[in-house]
Amino acid sequence: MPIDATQPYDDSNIFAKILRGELPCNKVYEDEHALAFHDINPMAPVHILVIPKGGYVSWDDFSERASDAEIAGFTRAVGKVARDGAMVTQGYRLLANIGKRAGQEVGHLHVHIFGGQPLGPMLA
Ligand code: D5M
Repeated sequence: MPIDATQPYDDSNIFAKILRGELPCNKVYEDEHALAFHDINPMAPVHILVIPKGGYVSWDDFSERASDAEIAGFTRAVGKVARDGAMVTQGYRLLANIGKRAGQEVGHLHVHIFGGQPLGPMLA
């Protein structure tokens, strides 16, 4: 059931539980501002989620409330995961589903990184 991304952040979501260590994840990378882990339901040979450590629902929420250090740290973490995953030469895709119409299922901002195969045209 997609979430309403205009609602305030609710820390009962799955990714908040992962951040608190209450649920496991298959971790790829972690630093002060970001955590990256393999998607539980991969849609490509490489399908990694990168999340900011702070509680933000959407990109608009993040860009408004996060500090410059958080925004820079999260952005750099996405780039580092792509580089470390050797996706840079072959190409990769970043995607963030925000809100109901985009089908956002988890109310904690996350960027999907897809790679490892030709990815075809953008969304239908
Ligand atoms: O995508 C939410 C994504 O989160 C979806 O691709 C499945 C993934 N997911 C859900 N629960 C987990 C856990 N526990 N570990 C790893 N990945 C998970 P959205 O953009 O919100 O539609």
